Formats: sequence, C-alpha cells, structure tokens
Amino acid sequence: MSKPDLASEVSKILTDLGVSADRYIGGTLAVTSPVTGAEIGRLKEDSAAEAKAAIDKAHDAFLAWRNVPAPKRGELIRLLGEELRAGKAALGRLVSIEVGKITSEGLGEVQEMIDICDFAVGLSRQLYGLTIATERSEHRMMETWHPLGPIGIISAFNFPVAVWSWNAALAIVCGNSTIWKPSEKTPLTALATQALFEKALKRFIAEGGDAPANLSTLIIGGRDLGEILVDHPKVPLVSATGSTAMGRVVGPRLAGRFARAILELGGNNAAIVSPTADLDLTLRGVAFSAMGTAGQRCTTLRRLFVHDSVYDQLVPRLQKAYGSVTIGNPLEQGTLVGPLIDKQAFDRMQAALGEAKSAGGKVTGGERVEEGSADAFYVRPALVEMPAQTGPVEQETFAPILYVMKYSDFDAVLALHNAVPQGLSSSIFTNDIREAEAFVSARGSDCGIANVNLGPSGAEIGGAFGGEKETGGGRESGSDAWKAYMRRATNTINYGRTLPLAQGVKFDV
Ligand code: UN1
Repeated sequence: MSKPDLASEVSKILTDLGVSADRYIGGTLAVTSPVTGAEIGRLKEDSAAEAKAAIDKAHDAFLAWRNVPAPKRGELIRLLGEELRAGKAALGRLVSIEVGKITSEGLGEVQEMIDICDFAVGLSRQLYGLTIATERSEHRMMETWHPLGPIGIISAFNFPVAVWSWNAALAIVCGNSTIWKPSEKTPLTALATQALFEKALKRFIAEGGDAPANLSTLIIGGRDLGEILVDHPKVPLVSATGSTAMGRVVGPRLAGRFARAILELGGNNAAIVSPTADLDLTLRGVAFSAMGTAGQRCTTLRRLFVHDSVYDQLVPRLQKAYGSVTIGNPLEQGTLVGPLIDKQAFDRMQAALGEAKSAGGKVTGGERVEEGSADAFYVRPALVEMPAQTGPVEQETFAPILYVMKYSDFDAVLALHNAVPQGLSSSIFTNDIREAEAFVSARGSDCGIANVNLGPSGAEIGGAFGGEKETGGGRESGSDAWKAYMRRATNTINYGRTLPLAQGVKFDV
C-alpha cells in the first residue's frame, strides 16, 4: 500500500470546514489514523477548570434558549442539516480517515446526521403533550413538555459524529444546550462537526434568529472530563455511548445525584437462520452485519445460530465470503473491510480467538493482514464454529468475530438467543410467518431491536435506538426518544368558582 500523506489531507479538510489550525496542531492529545497508524493531529486538551466553566456557560445558554419557540429552534437544526449536506463529502472522508471506515460507510455516517436533523426539524413542531380527562368539573388537565437543561454527550470512537447528532439535534430542538465529550480517539471529526454547527449558528443569527453563545460546546480530553459531566449538578442528563464497564461507572453515579442517563452500552447481537431462510439474502445480510465496519458497530452481528438442515449449505458459503472479502485501505474503492481502531483492539480480538479455540471453536480467518505499516491493524474477519454458547461467545469483543452455532429446535434457540447479558439488536432469517412473528413477539427476542430477514446492524434513525439488560436501557434517535431530553409537567387548571377536590375529599374551612 502506498502511504498517503493523511496529515496534510486532514489539515486541508479541517481548514475547508472552518477549523483553525491552532485547534489541532501543537496540543498534547495525539490522534492517529488507523488507516496507516500515522499521526494526523495534536489537540489541546481542556483542563478540569475549563470543562466546569464550559458547563456553567452551557447552563447560561440553556436559560436563554429554552425561551425560544421550538419551531424556531428547529430552524437552527434545519441549517445544521444544510451545512452537513454541503460538508458531507469532506466530513465523511474525515470519518474514514480518523476511524478507518470504508468510504460509503464514512458518507453513510454523515447521512445519518442529516437524517436526524430532518427528523428533528419536523419534531420541533410536534413536541406534543396530552389533554387528559379530569374528574373535576370546570377543570382542565394537560401534560406539557419543557426543556431540561444542559445535556452531556459522551460518544465513542466507532460512530464519532452520528451519535452526537442523534443526541444534539433532539436536545437542541427540545430547548437544551449540549456539552460534548468525544472519544479521545476521534476528536478531529468532533472539531469539524462543531465548526459546521457554528456555521449554522452564524447563519441562524444572520437570519434574525435569537441564539445564545455556547449552545453547543465541545470539551476535549480524557475520562476525567467525562466524570466532570457525570458529576456536575447543572447537567440533568448524560447520554453515554461505550462499553458496559463504562456504563457500570456512569449509571450509578448519575443515579446517585438523581440525574438521568441514556446508556448505549455493549451489544452481543445474534441472528437465527431457520430452515426456510432465503440463503442468498441471508449470506448478504450476515456478511454486512458481521464484517462491515470491521466488526466495530455496537450492532455488529456476533452470534449466528444456523438450523442443522441448512448448516452445510450456508456455512461453507460464508467461509468462502470470509476468505475472499477485500481487506485493506478503506479509502480505496472496492475495499469492504478496513482496519481495527488500534493495537489494543487487535490484541483483544486475538485473545478472544484463543479462548474460543480452547473452548473447542474451529476458527477460519482472524489473522493479521499486512498493509505496509507496523502501526496499522488490519485483520481477516474470523468465523468461528462453536460447539456451544460458552466463553467468549457470551462477551462483546469489538472486532469482526462471528461465532456460528448449530440448532435444531426453535424454542431452544430462542432461549439461547436471549441467554447473554446484552440486549441490543437481533434478527431472524426465515420465511415461516409463525417463526417471524414469534421472534418479534413478547416471547421472542429480548432486545431493543428485533429484525426479520435483515441483519441486526444498520438501523435507520426513525426508530428508537438502544437495548435492554447490560446494553443499558437507553433510547436515542427516532420515535419518542425526544421525551428523555425534556421534563414533563402535569397541569390542572380550575376555570370555575368552586374548588372541588380530587377523590371527593371534603375540606371546608
Ligand atoms: C453504534 O455502533 O454505536 O444501527 C451505532 C447501526 C447504526 C448505528 C450504530 N445506525 O448500526
């Protein structure tokens, strides 16, 4: 592989998107591209005092922004959507360079941001409450939704900007300000996104819009800054995406001060391939969900249960696809699998494969693929035939490993499907309507996402996104996920001249 000068390209993209060079040159936080392992930027980190000051300023911004009518707040997000459309190619490319996603997935991530902006614009006119029947005469009862406060957003490396947008687009139309702590591995895409937001804000103000400074703030640094967000009394909600280990720290600390949490933690997503499955479609669905994004989506397919009547037809075809998938520079056309994010991810993958072998697993692939740099970690995705759901199969390893298991009984496989600690996404490939309906029914998949005849990854923004059990229970993005970013008030109004009490209570003084 020829070594592209990624640092210069990154610098050009950032300049074009409006980021000044002093933000990413000369700081202490070194950023490398997984494409080559080379350094592509050095950012200044925020101190604890700066992070706290940012929260205070975000709180001031909230106090002003909550008074701006919601449809006007939507106009700001409409402009952000326009900036994202204009910057899609550049930001998508930057995502590919900083995370190692293939070109279409880098662009797809920005499209996901545009989609949530469109959704949020419509939502800004639909923050509906209810009118509720009251038992008292000449009274009216209703439910209203109000802005909540400054919202903390902690995002992970693998969707470095889309996850911010799911939270920020909703939070802002709901009348909140936001403070964003991106992953230390991907702060450059965050700088670029913040610059696009600021462009939209400038246009909003030029149009006569009334927006405070510090509506969206970015804080750059490590775990200590995340902890400040989690512990700060002025932050009523933190939306955190990352490992279950991270959620175990964040969740109780937020609960300890009665703040809200949206937790998007580990997934250990499965698919069931039934005797009636369309195997051509299944092959494609499994290949994208399991190997796409080099296995680094929280929705990645990690467990595959194949009925014994189709096992010998499907598994050899899958092995062939695993053997021939194009691995390499994600910036080149035709590549389907780019690099892992770093050496630690590679080491974890190798350790999991070692454990799988000890548990009787038969491994195809999984080896390192040399791509011209000792510091870049490309691997052939691994397909592991397992005798049972044990050991590493029960954990999330953030790498392209697909554990394949045989089954014969539908109810037994449903039980196995649900017998892991995580509960994010799931799917079944079947043409049997009874199985399909059972899978999405109350006795079926216990996950937040359950699909039929498509893989578990690659959700659209229109549905609520998130999962159960150790996945954390949070919901982001579409449907009524916006309600988490607002506070609900029940209002009762007496327009009569008497004071009837609820439940018929008498209290005559
Ligand atoms: C994530 O991996 O953190 O459903 C999010 C999907 C994407 C989002 C993944 N829309 O795969």
